[in-house]
Amino acid sequence: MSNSVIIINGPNLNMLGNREPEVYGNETLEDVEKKCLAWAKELGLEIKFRQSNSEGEIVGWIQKSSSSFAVIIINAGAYTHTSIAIHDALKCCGLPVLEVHLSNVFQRESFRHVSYISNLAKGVICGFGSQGYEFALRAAAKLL
Ligand code: DHK
Repeated sequence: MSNSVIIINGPNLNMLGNREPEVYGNETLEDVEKKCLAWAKELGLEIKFRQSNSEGEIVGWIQKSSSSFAVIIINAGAYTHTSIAIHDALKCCGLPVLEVHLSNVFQRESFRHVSYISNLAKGVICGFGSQGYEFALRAAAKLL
């Protein structure tokens, strides 16, 4: 548990590979998961890699996370910009939170410049594609 990290992906990230490849790249979410498993192995971390299109399911995973994980890495997709429920769950869970986005949200529409997660997060990584997950896992390993 002390080396366990949950990686939570939000809505539409299951569409990676097909979805706006000029923004999100050509890799599928399964490709990203495989890379995360390899990075985690190298860093001596255990990971659970999750995706949901449902805000409630994500809130449920966050609520249960403190009993099994030491760090949360989250790309909440569009819920980043809208979800007070995810914000509240992250605030309550007491674990360090690392926020990741594949794209550089600050180069995009202004509604993506607002995050309900950043003010709770230990750090925010955006604009590096799937490598952002590597940076977050390296940050998690340092924290543990
Ligand atoms: C993913 C999404 O689905 C968007 O809604 C966010 C984020 C950005 C990403 O870059 O990974 O605005």
